[in-house]
Amino acid sequence: MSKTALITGVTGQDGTYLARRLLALGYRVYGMVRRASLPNTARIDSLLARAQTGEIPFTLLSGDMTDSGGLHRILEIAEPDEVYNLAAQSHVRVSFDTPEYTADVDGLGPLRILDAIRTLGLTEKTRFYQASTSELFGKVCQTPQSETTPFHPRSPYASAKLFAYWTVINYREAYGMFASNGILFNHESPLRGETFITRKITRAAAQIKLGLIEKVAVGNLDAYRDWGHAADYVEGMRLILNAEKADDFVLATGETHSVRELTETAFRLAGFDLVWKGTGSDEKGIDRVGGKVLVEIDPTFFRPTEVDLLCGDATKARERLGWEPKHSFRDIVEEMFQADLAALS
Ligand code: NAP
Ligand code: F7E
Repeated sequence: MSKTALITGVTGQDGTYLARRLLALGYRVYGMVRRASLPNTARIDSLLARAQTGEIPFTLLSGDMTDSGGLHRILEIAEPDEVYNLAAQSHVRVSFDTPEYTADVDGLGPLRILDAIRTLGLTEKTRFYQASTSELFGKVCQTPQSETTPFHPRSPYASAKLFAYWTVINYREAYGMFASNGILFNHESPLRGETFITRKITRAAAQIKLGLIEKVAVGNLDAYRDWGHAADYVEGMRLILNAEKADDFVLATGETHSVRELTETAFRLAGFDLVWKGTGSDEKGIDRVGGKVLVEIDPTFFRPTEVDLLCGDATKARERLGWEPKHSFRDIVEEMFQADLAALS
């Protein structure tokens, strides 16, 4: 008997990689989508085309993380073996502008799903995965960060995710639900949203190379992140839900790189050797050969409170799940840059 999965956030980066992976493994997949004035299914359109011919069992259901009744209805229709809760207002900077909405979607949303599972009597049948995040560590007190590192959220996004993290654990302890947190460090791909820093930089490097724009404006160049590949991380999600018992796992590469290094790497792929001149908001990345300013600072991209350094320790996932990331930092940046270059050419 094939398993049934429900993916919230199926139109996002991770939702798309996960849907592909589960369908390839023979799952029946339901994806929740929210109403938009223009189609928001670009990432999954090829899956939808295959579903239309009956090639794959993939069905979309309308719903929103802020709407308990709709979530209840979706769970009643899908009766899933596994729920992957990936839907979120996922942009940290934006969460400072929309704190209440972010708390509603990212904090209360998972609670609504967990409680619908419980009240529908699906507690024994349905396993629940929560997209928790390395942003929980925030102002880190130790490096690398693991499952035992204390949390210190630094944004409305992280505070909302902290509420969801503990809600998952509470439903596990109170009702015996199979509910697990994946504490995932940043993961990227050519499907990454264009306003996250990796995609913003690889896209800008491609645009500058093609003469479509002259320069790009960014925020804090000296933040460090542990960047992995989304394909590796969705496989980790599946392993977490198929483990012997519900538990919480860090997924990370164990390497950290700065935004500055990311920028230099992407621009090198585009044929530019960046040199940095100036300090603070006046700092500029200049092409060593042509002398043109290609990167500048725009303070509007700074965050009121920043997460300076993230670097994860995924020993527990490696030992208990056999999970190992396959992509290197350099390969990820190259894959993203080449995809942007091809799409823009
Ligand atoms: P993403 O590309 O921004 O996708 C977010 C998804 O959530 C989209 O499908 C979006 O729908 C949907 N969504 C947003 N608000 C919703 C609402 N009110 N109701 C229903 N759906 C809603 O994010 P991602 O990078 O794939 O990340 C997936 C999850 O992992 C998120 O929960 C994120 O917070 C978490 N996470 C991500 C990372 C990372 O590095 N990528 C790391 C740790 C944790 P639309 O397409 O209509 O906007
Ligand atoms: O920022 C700095 C910024 O927006 C990374 C989400 O998937 O991962 C993601 O959150 C760093 C930060 O990702 C710009 O200040 C500099 O230090 O790509 P980002 P994020 O905030 O780490 C975590 C794990 C999640 O859970 C989230 O959902 O880059 N930075 N200049 C900039 N960031 C952006 N976006 N734009 C800039 O111009």
